[in-house]
Amino acid sequence: MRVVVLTGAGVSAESGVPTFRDADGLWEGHRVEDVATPEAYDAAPDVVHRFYDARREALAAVEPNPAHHGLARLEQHLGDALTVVTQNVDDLHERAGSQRVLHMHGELRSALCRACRRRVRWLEGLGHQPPCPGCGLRALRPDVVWFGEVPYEMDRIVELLRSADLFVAIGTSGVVYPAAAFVQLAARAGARTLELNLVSSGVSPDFDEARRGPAGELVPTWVD
Ligand code: BJW
Repeated sequence: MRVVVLTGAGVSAESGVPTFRDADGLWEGHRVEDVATPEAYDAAPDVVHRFYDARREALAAVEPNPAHHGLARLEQHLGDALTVVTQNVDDLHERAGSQRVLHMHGELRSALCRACRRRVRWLEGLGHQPPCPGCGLRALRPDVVWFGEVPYEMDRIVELLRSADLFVAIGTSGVVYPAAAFVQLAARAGARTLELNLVSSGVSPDFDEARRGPAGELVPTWVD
């Protein structure tokens, strides 16, 4: 049984990490589609660095919740047959013990050099523009995927979806592509599809089954 789990901000919500589009979402007062762009970074890099610095700091104060732990237990049962594809830039899956995690929208704990595209571990003070350890240019930015940029690991993800027996989407609003199209891709390839979310998402009708409730309750019930 090959399983692909797609996670979104709702998986980390019960850990205290704000989602993007719920009432108390991250970019309060702004549409995330307007500010999570390379153009917004070009216009005000210091503001964007401060925003990600604050999120990185907040991450140090939160812990994985039962949804993350449930998925880590599932990996212990399924091994290589399970892949978690996450849109989240936090490291809560890894801190719960998951090892097979693909961060398609990048990671808060990583920096990307705009000049040589090298990805390096984020070190304190990067907001102050130290040189890239690869090319020496002062061009390090947060290693996250903004609108208009191509998500990471797409070839591998598409291959996994094409051979999946089960696709499960957890805590994602289904409005951001390409992740929102994964359910259709998996279904066309013959996978059963299951959605776990507090409420209906943009793509709920595409799933074979939907369960409603907090991920911290739904995931352990599904897994155990
Ligand atoms: C709970 C819960 C609890 C709460 N328990 N559940 C027109 C049509 C189609 C596509 C496009 C278009 N125009 C432009 C595009 C493309 C664009 C796009 O999708 N735009 C749409 C907005 C229209 N996409 C892109 O540009 C992407 N790149 C791309 O397409 O490249 C082309 C290409 C692709 C593939 C191959 C080759 C080429 C890039 C998208 C980058 C998204 N980046 C962000 C920011 C990351 C950095 C950061 O963190 O700051 O990623 S935006 C933001 O949205 C973030 C998230 O990962 C992403 C998804 O959000 P998510 O996780 O779903 O969160 P929410 O808040 O939306 O939802 C939370 C959900 O949880 C809700 O459903 C709640 O109900 C639920 N929930 N508490 C269970 N306790």
